[in-house]
Amino acid sequence: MHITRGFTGRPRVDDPGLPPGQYDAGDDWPVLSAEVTPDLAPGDWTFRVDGLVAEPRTWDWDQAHRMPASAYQGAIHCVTGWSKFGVRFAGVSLDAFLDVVRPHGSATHAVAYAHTGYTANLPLADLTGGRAWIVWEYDGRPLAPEHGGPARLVVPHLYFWKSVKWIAGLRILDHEEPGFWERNGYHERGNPWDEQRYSGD
Ligand SMILES: Nc1nc2c(c(=O)[nH]1)N[C@H]1C(S)=C(S)[C@@H](COP(=O)(O)O)O[C@H]1N2
Ligand SMILES: [Mo]
Repeated sequence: MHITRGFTGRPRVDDPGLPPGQYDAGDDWPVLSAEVTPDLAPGDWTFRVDGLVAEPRTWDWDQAHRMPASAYQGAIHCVTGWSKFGVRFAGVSLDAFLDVVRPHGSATHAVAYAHTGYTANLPLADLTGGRAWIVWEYDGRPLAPEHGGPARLVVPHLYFWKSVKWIAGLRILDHEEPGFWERNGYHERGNPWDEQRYSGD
């Protein structure tokens, strides 16, 4: 079946539209990085989950790829104003990693950190329930280095600064620990539908 482009480019499956104050970036995918893109080969990539968990664990590239595959198709929303629809990421659901390490009952938050040192604070509830992924594919191809390849976190229902590129791990906590942008005046949760851009919003 052939359909013209503008018509097919927006799978609306779980896309309720533009959050308040956002615009549709269309085919553009801006790069937003606080740091220089690291030279990180898949063979050097690891992903660790520790902190308040029963069994802290580190996965390398091959071990992570043996986890059950999971994909996200939908929208992403950057706090600077752009949203992008119909993105396709593939990797592994964070639920699969968390099932292995088993967070303690007292766990409430996580700090996600990159191999570069960038951090983001996330409520644990936003990382479970099939709403967060470690991904290494975009549109069926390896994730580009400037977009976080070899692997990044994707938490599409929150502003995209939470989706840590070059993801290295999660530290599971029983309290909130502000990350890079949260320390610089951005909101602790960052729900685009409530326009939680800055702390106090
Ligand atoms: N390591 C790291 N992850 C990061 C960032 C960053 O600067 N460093 N920027 C965040 C912000 S503000 C956004 S909008 C998205 C941008 O992802 P992109 O460059 O693939 O569009 O990554 C998020 N994750
Ligand atoms: Mo952003």
